[in-house]
Amino acid sequence: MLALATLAMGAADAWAHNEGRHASSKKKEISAERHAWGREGDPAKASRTVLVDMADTMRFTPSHLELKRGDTVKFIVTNSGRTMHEMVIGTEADLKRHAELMKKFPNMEHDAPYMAHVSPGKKETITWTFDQPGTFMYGCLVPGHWEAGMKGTIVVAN
Ligand SMILES: [Cu+2]
Repeated sequence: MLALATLAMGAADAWAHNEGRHASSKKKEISAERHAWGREGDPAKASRTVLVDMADTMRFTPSHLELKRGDTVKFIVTNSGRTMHEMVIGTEADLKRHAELMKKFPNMEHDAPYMAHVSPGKKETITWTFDQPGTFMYGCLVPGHWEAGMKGTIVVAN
């Protein structure tokens, strides 16, 4: 009985590993979900690349972006600090609400195409199409970072 269970677990484990490899080699699908601040963009159709740095000084560099409606931006987000940081794009109201939630539930897992969680010394990318004019923000929602000023603004001209 025990041997059987072990065997079954072993098989399940191997299967999970195969699945993982398969999933990572597959091209990621682009989400069709629309938001007030745009939608996920196709990296192959990016009209500009923006390098964003996140530092332990709780600052994004740059902290302000001027875009045009329809721009597809590939953000290459680097964490040059020694602690976890993330870049989350949204409306100011959404980010504030999300920052509050992160303070209450620090271990809350969150992931979406408009965010990048970046470990110290690493870089991640976000490709986003800004198809709505307006003023939006990006922020780090690691508990306390938004409040410390880790935020930036994006103005999308019509
Ligand atoms: Cu941060």
